[in-house]
Amino acid sequence: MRITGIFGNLLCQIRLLLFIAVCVTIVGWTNFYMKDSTRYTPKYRTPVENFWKSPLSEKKTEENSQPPLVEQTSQKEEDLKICPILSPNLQGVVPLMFPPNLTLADVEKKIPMMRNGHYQPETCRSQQRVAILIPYRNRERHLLYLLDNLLPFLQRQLLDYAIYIIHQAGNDTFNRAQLLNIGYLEALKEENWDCFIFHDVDLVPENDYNTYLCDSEPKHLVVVCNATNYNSVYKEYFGGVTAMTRKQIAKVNGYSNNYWGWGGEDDDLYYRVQLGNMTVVRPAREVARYTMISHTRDVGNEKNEKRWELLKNVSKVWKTDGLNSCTYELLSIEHNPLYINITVDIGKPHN
Ligand code: UDH
Ligand code: MN
Repeated sequence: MRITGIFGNLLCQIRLLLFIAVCVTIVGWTNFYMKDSTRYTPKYRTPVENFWKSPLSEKKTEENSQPPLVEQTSQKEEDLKICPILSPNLQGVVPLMFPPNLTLADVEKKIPMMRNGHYQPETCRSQQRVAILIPYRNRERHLLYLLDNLLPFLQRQLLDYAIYIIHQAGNDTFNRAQLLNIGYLEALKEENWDCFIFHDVDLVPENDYNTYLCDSEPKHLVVVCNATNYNSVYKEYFGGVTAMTRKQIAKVNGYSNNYWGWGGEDDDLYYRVQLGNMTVVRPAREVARYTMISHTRDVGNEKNEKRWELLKNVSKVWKTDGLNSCTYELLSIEHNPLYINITVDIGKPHN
């Protein structure tokens, strides 16, 4: 009896010990997993986010070896949810404003949330980081009107964007395409942009459902325009405003640098897109509508009579004439609140 009693007691104690050990283990593991899961739960990713974020972020080292000058994503920003592709703030057609006495100070007052030409939504992380590149010379009022209408439009779309004005110094013949190449090269020295929008200074979008995001193929955003009574121009038209990813642009070696004066460079890019085995996509014409601020042909941007000859040779030269042969003298880079002004000397046509 006594022996059984002693053993019974011991057995009880062992059971108690085992019970305590099991409890401690359970509490320990629960604690570990709870902490772990709050720290590492993968964020929910939409299919689009998977499409954009993974392939593009993998390309960071592949395409752009230079370290960004501006800090990339902060920890806080990383924690934000991805913005929806269609922002809840969209309003559709918003009447455009062209007030005759508008000044840059007025636009700055209206858009106080931009710093150094850059904007990031506060409440979410943008689908893509978008650099808007505007070839520019001597179009001050057009620029003011574009900023006044486009910046609120981009903010309603919840975009992380910057505005780059690429300003051709001097009075020699204008070269829109080379300025856009320079914009691409210089913008990538600052930040690792996912998407580039090549944007004429005088084209103002009318409907904010025309999203300034890149697609899986190069995207043409000006489907119809007041200048042509909202009729399509021609099937291959790829000018005015276009959106291409960093990779799509690199694949076609950017624009040709050889189009001096008006015309042809956009058709050349269209051919390059085809040579790169890509196709052009367009949003619905009801949405991709623009108002071109009316203007005459600029002095120094006369019709380029060589464009037809150049267009015959795209397939022969596209790999050697473009981003990889773009030379220029960088005169200044100014970070204004609403835009980054890059002034360059690109010289003049060789012959
Ligand atoms: N650009 C300038 N300064 C110039 C020339 C061109 O900034 O001196 C830029 C600007 O961004 C402009 C873009 O290049 O929007 C394209 O030039 P454009 O606007 O002259 O081209 P578009 O196709 O030309 O609009 C039409 C000119 C003929 C107008 C005739 C009026 N009926
Ligand atoms: Mn124009």
